[in-house]
Amino acid sequence: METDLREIFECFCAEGTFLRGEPFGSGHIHDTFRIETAESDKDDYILQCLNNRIFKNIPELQENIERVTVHLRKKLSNIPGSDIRRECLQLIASKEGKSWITDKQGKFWRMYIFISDHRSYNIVDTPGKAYEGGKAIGRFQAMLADLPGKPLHETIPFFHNIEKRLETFQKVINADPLGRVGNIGDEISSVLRRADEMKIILRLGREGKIPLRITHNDTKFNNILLDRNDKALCVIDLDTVMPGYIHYDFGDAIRTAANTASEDEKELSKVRMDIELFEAYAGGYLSETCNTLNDTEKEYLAFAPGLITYTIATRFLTDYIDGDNYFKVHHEHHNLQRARAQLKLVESMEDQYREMKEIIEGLIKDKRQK
Ligand code: ADP
Ligand code: GN1
Ligand code: MG
Repeated sequence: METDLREIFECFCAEGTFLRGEPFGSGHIHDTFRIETAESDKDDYILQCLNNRIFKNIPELQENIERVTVHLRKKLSNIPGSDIRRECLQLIASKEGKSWITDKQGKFWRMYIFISDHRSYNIVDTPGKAYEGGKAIGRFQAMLADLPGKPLHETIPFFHNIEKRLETFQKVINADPLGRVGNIGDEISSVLRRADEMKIILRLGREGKIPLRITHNDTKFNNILLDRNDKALCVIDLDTVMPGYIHYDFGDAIRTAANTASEDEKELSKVRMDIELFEAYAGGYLSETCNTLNDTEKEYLAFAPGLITYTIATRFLTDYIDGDNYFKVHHEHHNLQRARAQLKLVESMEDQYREMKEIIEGLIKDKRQK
């Protein structure tokens, strides 16, 4: 059944009149539309049909986002010169006073103000942009450190837990519902032979050496909007904001900000981690967080990009074997292509691990001297 976007839009208390709605962005999870309004002095909107196969409890998900955005707005209102409507996501209430609606087919929808005049990048081509991304995530974590009230809901349990991800990987290999396992032996062994070393962050957490903080957990670079001058503007996609280790945010941002190619690049020789982009992102991130991170957190920052890139490679490969039930795909072997590109990126990170460590140590030393 064709969705009538105008009808959905009119369930929310928006200003302005519906003019048109078009699919927007390149997210892998929800169905996202930009709604243009007829009046030039009124905001446009982002309307999203939420993926409730992945996010099983939409009221809890929305409650998290309401709390996080209220808190961020309060923080921004204390910073002179901040542009609150563009520096923080703004949910639009439904006419029933909730932050989401369900349509006739039982689908869940929510609406945000469209953040005007932003830049969004799937590939980052200058250290300046990477630095700004690092600053945005560092600031985001710092602003949420004193979120009042009960802990946030865990919207996807064990989201970055590599032990659980590897158990699921093994289960789908055993089930092999589409008979795909036979053709991907190299990729599977590439995952399995690294399994042990990847559990270190979880071990450090269990030993109490690194704390759970409020983290974003999906810091892909296109979830960080920049302004027209490529300065940090707004961190979006708040669905997975919940307790986590800072390594997850740092790692996922490097996975995307410092990759010289697309996440799903077919030509593997184009895929590598650019060390200059790494340094720039790390510099931006540490400019906001260096004083709050503990020594163990800092010591393992250079390890994080390899871990998260490996985790996401494992998730793409799991989804491929399972028959593409999780990530949106645009062709038959898309998840395999993504997994291969991510595994290539893991290798490049491994090759440059020593340099990454030295860079982080240097940045921390510089900050101490200032
Ligand atoms: P997904 O979880 O599917 O990635 P996102 O919430 O990240 O969904 O939204 C998908 C895309 O829509 C983003 O990458 C961004 O390009 C765009 N987008 C989302 N929210 C806004 C907003 N408030 N203003 C402008 N663009 C937005
Ligand atoms: C998804 O929602 P989006 O497209 O920003 C995924 C991330 C993956 C990413 C890989 C909730 O992010 O975990 O890293 O794809 N989000 C969820 O591109 O699973
Ligand atoms: Mg997104």
